[in-house]
Amino acid sequence: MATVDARDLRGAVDRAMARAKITDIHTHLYAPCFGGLLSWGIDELLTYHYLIAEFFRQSDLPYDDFWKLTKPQQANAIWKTLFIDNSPVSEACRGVVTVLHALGLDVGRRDLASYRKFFASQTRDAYIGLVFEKAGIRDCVMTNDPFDDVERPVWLNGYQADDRFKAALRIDPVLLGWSKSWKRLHDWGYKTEHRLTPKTLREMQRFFREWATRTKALYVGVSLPPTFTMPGSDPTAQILERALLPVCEELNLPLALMIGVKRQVNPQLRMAGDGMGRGSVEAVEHLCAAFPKNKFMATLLSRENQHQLCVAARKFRNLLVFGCWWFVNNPSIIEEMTRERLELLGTSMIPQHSDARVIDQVIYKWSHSKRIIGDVLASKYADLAASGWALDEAELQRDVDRLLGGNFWSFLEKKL
Ligand code: RAT
Ligand code: ZN
Repeated sequence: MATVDARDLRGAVDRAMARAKITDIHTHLYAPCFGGLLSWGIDELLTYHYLIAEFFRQSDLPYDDFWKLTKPQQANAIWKTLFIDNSPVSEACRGVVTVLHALGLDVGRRDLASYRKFFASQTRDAYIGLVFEKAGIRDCVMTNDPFDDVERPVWLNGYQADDRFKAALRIDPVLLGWSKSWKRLHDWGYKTEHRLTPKTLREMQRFFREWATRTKALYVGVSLPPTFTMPGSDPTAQILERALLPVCEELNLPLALMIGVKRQVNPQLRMAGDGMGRGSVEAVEHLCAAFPKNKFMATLLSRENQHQLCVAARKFRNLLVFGCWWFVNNPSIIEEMTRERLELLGTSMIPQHSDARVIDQVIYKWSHSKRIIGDVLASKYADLAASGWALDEAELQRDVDRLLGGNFWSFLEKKL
């Protein structure tokens, strides 16, 4: 037994984290076979929708004028406004600086042209390897949407598996927009109609089953508004209960509930225009209790929901809490949430995912989060040490490995 030196807990946690192979369980990244869907490079980093929202706070440029610009022109405007005319202290801006610095670029020079030159000299496939290595991630989970007209044909013809990119089946249009999506399923050969007849529900199930199998999805995911409630007689609740959950159970697939997004609070901002609200943890509790043979993962967008969600997870072993999602993916809140989760759930949770849309972002999302998770974990071990608990190195590595990937994989294996 190699006891961890109580005076060097923080260093020991860092070393364990550096050895861990991270699985990033929710991203918007794509395997190379999806071509242009996989975004990378400085112009994509600068035009990330988190930064577009911040740009409009500091610039008077009319919305339409911005949207008329080409992507490099948009990137120029954002660079000037958020990095030159103001200091990039927000988390999303700081992320760009972290990425450039980690790639060995001189951020002191504030020289966008030279950063562009660096990215132009990279080949995409080698760059993916470099980025994964720098972020310390082994693999990531994509967000795969059969309703996406660019993505769907790749799955039907031309998909090439890449072990670093796993699939998750995203089904928002079915759960949240059935009045339109039933027609699309119909066009694709499913005998659906608008009314939720037994035949329609069966055909919907065939759709879920076929796509989960085709994509080898690790889980099914949906992002839901703050008003999402269960049980209910609305189409979302009915489809969930009567079509989706039976298929998830049959295939032993968790359903990942991402709750709290208010779509298009400001449509002028386009993709950057979504807001948030407090969701109903009672809905999650209802699902876990009423469907004990189903597995649920949950992440909520509102800080105010986090404590209640942890308590719900204490009550249901078919619930796995994950990540600090989108508007709570900020250092101060990550710290609070990680502490709260460790205190209420021990290591039986997934502290973070990146939600990266541009592959380079995994570098900053993980380095920023690992530092915070490391601080919190080390302080918990220090509390234990103060009570006489000598920690073994292998135990520390086990804990870190579980938090950064293992818990996800064992939840997938779990049979209820
Ligand atoms: O974090 C984001 O980039 C959001 O735009 C959403 O994609 C969110 O994460 C989601 O998956 O719905
Ligand atoms: Zn996302």
